Amino acid sequence: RTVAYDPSSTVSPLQVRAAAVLEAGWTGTSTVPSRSLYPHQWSWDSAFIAIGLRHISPLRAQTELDTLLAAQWADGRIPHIVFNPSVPLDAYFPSPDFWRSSTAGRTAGAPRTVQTSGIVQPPVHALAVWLVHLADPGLSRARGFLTRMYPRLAAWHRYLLHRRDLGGGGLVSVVHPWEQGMDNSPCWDRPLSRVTPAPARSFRRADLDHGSPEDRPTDLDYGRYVRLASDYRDRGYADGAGEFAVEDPAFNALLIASEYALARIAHELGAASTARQARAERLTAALVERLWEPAAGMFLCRDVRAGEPIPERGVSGLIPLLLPSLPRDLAATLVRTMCGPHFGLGGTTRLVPSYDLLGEAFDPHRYWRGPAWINTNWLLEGGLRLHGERGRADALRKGILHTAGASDFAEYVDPYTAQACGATGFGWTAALTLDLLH
Ligand code: 9WN
Repeated sequence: RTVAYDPSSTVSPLQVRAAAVLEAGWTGTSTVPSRSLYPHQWSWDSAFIAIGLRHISPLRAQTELDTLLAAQWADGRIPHIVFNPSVPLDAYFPSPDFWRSSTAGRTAGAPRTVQTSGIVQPPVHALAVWLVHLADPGLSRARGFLTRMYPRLAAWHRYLLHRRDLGGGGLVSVVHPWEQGMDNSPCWDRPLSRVTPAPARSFRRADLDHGSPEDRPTDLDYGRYVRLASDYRDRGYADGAGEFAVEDPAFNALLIASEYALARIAHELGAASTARQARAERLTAALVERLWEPAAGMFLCRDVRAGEPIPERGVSGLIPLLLPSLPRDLAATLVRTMCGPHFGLGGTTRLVPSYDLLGEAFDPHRYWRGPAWINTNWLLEGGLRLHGERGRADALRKGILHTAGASDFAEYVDPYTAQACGATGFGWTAALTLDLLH
């Protein structure tokens, strides 16, 4: 979406409220997803937040991404959390003393001056950088924004494509459910079942101080998250040996979308861009080849360790709709699946749920096991528009705006009743609302 920054345009009450959420979450250098549940900087949250922030302050949007990329590791990874040193250690678990980035991550090149986690999140960053640039190209050029971002983004994509092709088929694997960003999606149940949970008494969940236990992952889930993360840490964050490795359609589709954005950035800087375009197309072909499941009418995750597809329908399998070079018949099938009984869009639901309405594990309140989230719906709205589904995109846009406003910018909502779950005043819900209003 190309946007001209126009500070004099009329401002709606929803825009004012969304801007106030972002203002309240601003720390001076970045924005927290939520003051209560997530009081640090998160990687893909910051990318989505910058996409909204650019409409109120292109400078703040640039700063958001500058701060995140300043915490990049020498091996190219962008950590999923950048910790705010002024927040007490017990405000969020796992805290810096769990990740120990500056010591355990030394070989992988973790920064010395800032504490981070050692895992990653979906690569929405090049896309965000490009959209932030477009909001005010003059300011961006004057501040050398793209020149500064480009080598870092290129190193980030290199890390993913070279160190994380654990399946050997050209796609990137995630090594922890927190990396894919949909933490307790039923898609992870099978690969996680092989992981021995860390004992419950070995850690304390800070999330339950703020969130209702019915809306959050279970203690058993947490035991497994902790085991996977501490094993990774104890290997010095070296890639390749972990028990959990999954090729996820949304993670890879976002990498491809970002690769297209990186080609545009390269072109703008006068560098060669055709190799990146070609790579994005090759990656799209690999995604179709490895993850498309005709019988399900969508993409499925692939369990790399077991060498088989994961037979669960998660929203991540619809997100490749945002890809421009997706074959037409696949795009049409994805739209049919999204509007059919498994996701219900335009029928039983106004927003696309995070998981199959008919799936055995479906739960309308529990985090990524059914509730609807605004970031995934924003991505699908863009995908519908890209593939010429204007009516459906308009209806989804309306649904997102209504839900965001009525739920006080909830983190996620019950897909049937739109009842707010998790935190309210949530960063990306407000930011992507702002984006849709422009
Ligand atoms: C773990 C910050 C993050 C999002 C994730 C969401 C949730 C964290 C948690 O919050 O994950 O990274 O503690 O539950 O699942 O997508 O980036 O908003």
